[in-house]
Amino acid sequence: MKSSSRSFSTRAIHHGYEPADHEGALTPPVHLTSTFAFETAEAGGEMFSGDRQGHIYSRISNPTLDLLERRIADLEEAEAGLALASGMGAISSTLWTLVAPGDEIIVDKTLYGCTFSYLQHGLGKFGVVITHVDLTEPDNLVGAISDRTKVVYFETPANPNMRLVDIKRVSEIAHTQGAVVVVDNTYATPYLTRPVTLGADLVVHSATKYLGGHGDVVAGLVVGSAEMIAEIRMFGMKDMTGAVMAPFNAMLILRGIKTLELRMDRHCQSAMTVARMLDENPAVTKVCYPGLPGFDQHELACRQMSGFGGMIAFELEGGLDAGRTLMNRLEMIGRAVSLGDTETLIQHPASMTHSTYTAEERMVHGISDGLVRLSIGLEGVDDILADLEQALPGATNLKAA
Ligand code: 7XF
Repeated sequence: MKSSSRSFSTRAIHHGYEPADHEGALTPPVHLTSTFAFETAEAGGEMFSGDRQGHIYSRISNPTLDLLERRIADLEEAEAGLALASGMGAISSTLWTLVAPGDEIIVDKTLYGCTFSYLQHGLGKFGVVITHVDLTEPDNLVGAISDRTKVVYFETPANPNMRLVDIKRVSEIAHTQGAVVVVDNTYATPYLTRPVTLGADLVVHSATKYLGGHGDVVAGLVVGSAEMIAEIRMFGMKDMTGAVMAPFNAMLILRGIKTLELRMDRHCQSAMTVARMLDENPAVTKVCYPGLPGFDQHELACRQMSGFGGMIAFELEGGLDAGRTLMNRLEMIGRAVSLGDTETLIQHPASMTHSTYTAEERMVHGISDGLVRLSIGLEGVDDILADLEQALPGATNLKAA
């Protein structure tokens, strides 16, 4: 769907809302209601049968969620959107809708820990075949895909090791077999990458992250064609997971999205500065940041992303122990999982977000024990640099001394 010619921020602030339709309220009202009164018994019946439009019950739709759904669809340049209780609610409601026992889902090697677990231990238990393919090399998909492949699923950049997948090329290959391409766009956000415009069919988000932006809400979103979104709403969400977003949380995500462009610009700028500092530090053996010219997939990042994002993964000389020491020496940066918040956060994937993988699986899937993940926040970049520098090996740490 062609988006309007207005800029990203203008649409993020205004799309789909007219104060005049809501008693002049500048900020959209929050419809705190679980159910909706029918004018007549017949009208209610017609809504259930689909012959009449309207809200029935807030596990199916709600006006506050409806505004958020139209807004995220517009920003992603998709036809329709759906708001869910969490990123995992979005992912599970989507995949429950798309597959049946015997079907195959091809996924990239690296996935967020709970997505990996949902696929491997969840869907796998119900007879869905999960095949991991290194999608950083799209041609690998040519040999792996077959007519039983119903879905190709990946994150780009991937959590936690920042692998990128060429959305356009992978979508072309997937579509030769009629597979549905689902992209987790949590790290990039629609401000930096719009997968639907590159050929993806569905885009899922943990809106808990950059879209909410303030670490105060857990939420999820899906966008895609009106037909697929209607199926996910009426089956995956309504009947399978019940993972509906609360209206109050929709208000928080709508508020967060208004400043997405501003925040992402700052996240990207500060992350680039921090990545350069880490890259030059002799105690750091590896920095994964798509904006660094030395990053393996820098060329793809330049082609596919309009900025390089706020996430960095790195390894220290001394591996896990050195990483833990660094984390414990930090004074401002928070030791916490999650990402995309105003606060800079640091965590250790192997023992935290990706502990759903066994040690062996982590090795196969490219998540090393020494990897440390940083979500660069919106504090003054000099303060972020100073905190890291005083905590890095070799620095004189007065507190620790
Ligand atoms: O259900 P959630 O809103 O927490 O979202 C799940 C999810 C889905 N996709 C990606 C790429 C994610 O990073 C997440 C959540 N990740 C957090 C993290 O990596 O810190 C969760 C903390 S354990």
